[in-house]
Amino acid sequence: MANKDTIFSAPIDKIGDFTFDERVAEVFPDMIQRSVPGYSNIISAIGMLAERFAKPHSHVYDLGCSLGAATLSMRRHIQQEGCKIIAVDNSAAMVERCKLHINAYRSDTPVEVVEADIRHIDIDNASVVVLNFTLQFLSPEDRLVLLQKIHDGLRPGGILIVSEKYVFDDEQAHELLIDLHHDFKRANGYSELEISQKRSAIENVMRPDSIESHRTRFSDVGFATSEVWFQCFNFGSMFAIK
Ligand code: GEK
Repeated sequence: MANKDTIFSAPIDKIGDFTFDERVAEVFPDMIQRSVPGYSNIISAIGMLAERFAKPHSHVYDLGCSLGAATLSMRRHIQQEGCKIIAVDNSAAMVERCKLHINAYRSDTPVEVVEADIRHIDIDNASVVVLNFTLQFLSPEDRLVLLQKIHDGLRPGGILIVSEKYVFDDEQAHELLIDLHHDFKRANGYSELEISQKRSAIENVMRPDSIESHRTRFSDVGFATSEVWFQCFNFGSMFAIK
């Protein structure tokens, strides 16, 4: 059974910025499952998309891999010969645990788990790139630079999958979707205190974009096609194809 996330359950005097440290890595599967609507569906579908788009003798990237959920899903689905999955995260606590998860099973598709900042790695010969709830943690300038690097490192016809929390221009829609997300967290056992303390901690480190600004940025860096393929409340996932 996964360890339960109780990080924000007791009152905290001064709420610092949220970091992906040892304590978070320890409870991460429970935290993300109870906090992100549609997370399991997205993880399964990333495997299906990778099955379609992975090309023989190419690289598949999972950027901001945390404990490797998307990597494991892709590894289960990829049939193509000579593919290598490169899973990257800059949290030592996440990478350490990710390696244990990956090495628990053997597979024909090799996985390299790298502790690095995704802003500083090379992307080359890629057929699939996944940013599953990671792009939102970078500054707006870094988001653009990273997307350009990914576009340039993808083969023609390659796919980028980007899952994010979104903001909405229409204030009423925006507030309603946030309220529904908080209802979802309450239904999953989070208290009012946990919801509000987590909100304060995450606000400084995560600045979501609108679906429209994602679309514009995909097109600005050169992607031919982009579309939303999943949405639940203010969370969702898009693909962009080169
Ligand atoms: C999943 N994709 O379960 N370089 C490398 N890693 C980073 C950086 C960076 N600059 N910034 C943040 N991270 C996963 C879930 S979690 C989403 C992704 C969430 C890493 C960070 O250490 C964390 O592990 C991950 O991005 C974001 O499918 O917790 O909301």
